[in-house]
Amino acid sequence: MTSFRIGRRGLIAGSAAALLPLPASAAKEDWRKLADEVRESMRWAWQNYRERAWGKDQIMPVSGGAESFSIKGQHVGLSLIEALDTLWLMELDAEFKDGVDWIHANLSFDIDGEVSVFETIIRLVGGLLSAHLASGDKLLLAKAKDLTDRLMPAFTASPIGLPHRYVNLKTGAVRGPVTNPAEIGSCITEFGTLSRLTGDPRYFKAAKKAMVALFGRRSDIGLIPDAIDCMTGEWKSRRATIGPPSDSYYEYLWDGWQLLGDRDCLTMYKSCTAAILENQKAMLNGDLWFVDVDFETGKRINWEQDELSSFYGGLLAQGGEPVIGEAYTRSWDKVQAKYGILPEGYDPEKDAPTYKTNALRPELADAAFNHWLLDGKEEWRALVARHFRAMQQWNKAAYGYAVMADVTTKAQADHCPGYWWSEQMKYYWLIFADCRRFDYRKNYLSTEGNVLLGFRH
Ligand code: IFL
Repeated sequence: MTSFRIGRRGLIAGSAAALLPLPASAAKEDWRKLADEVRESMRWAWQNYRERAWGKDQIMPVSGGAESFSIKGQHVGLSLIEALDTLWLMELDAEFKDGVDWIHANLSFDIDGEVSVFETIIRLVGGLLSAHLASGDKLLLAKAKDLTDRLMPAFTASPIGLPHRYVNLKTGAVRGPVTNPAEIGSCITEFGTLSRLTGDPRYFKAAKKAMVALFGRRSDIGLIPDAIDCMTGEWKSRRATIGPPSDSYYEYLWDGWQLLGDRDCLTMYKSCTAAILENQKAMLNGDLWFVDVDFETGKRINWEQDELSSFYGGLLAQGGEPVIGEAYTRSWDKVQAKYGILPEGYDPEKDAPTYKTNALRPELADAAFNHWLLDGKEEWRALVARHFRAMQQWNKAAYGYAVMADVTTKAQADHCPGYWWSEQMKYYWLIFADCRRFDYRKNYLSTEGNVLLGFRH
């Protein structure tokens, strides 16, 4: 594997780290063996999905049942679509073909039902596009375009270009004008890719217009709160956060620059990041955190941290702040060490979980993967190995991998989110294996882990 890489979002980092001695534990690790274990876990989970929930949105890993995601009782093969590029990278080619065949035979978005615009873009549009880029299969691109066309009314219904949260796939009726930064601004890479592949600029333009409209409303200190009316542009909250429901807005500002070379995105990313570092970075007992603050005064609201925010260390490193980014990722690694597996929420001031559940989330592995792409340090592979082993120990159920009802008791719940197939399994594989089908120098993975640049054929 190369020791000089261009990271997920394109920053160049010399890998002097590759010359440093490995920590004792990392030096002993057999990464290829661990990669094989990841691939075998994916194959096993897929087999269970194939046998018990084929074409359904999500397998229920404890009971072996199935559940729909967006539209009650209606399935569009969500987990299958999310899994495809991971299967392809792992060279699980029979499984990949089986999934694509299912799409050819069954997938239709002509459904009279309402979906989340954001979730549909990052999971389904992104999943279909990455599978198309992996395989060249034209129907996958046609399905991505058909689905996006059904989502477009959410963008065009607003006079200022901010999308509604929900749209009916058949009628185009929209709902949910009060929305948030992540749901407004996490589509420029999927839509930019679709515009590039179809030659139709409408998708990219809609995505960018929404990002710019939100940015233009930031406060005098440069912060953006986490709720806004998409029809009027009126703020509906005062809380600025790097966590949900704002998180991937900041990620996609950087991504718009990295994948598409959009300079406005870079300018907006730099401006938002400077404001966040100035107003939200906080030290407590030697650990670095980002706190929620009032968007106009910068006054801290509380110390509560959301697990979803742990992606941010990797993003900061990619955007040129590796020292702060690494410190933040290490703060989260300590929480992982404390509970064995990350709780959904944690309060560093009280040193206690604020939510004891664990939604089988990928963010800490995502951050470490991005650090590693940039600097090649074994520290990050070791962190991801701990994340993977914790999942094997606590989340493995009879028919797949399950979320946890309580990280302190390690009780499981009967649910496996679609992103599990697209995200951590891919990060584990790419960081442990020397993947022949992935370009470690030049690549882009979306917020859902979908590869939109970097396949090697
Ligand atoms: O859908 C996933 C994606 O990473 C995201 N938000 C949350 C999910 C994973 O926790 O952007």
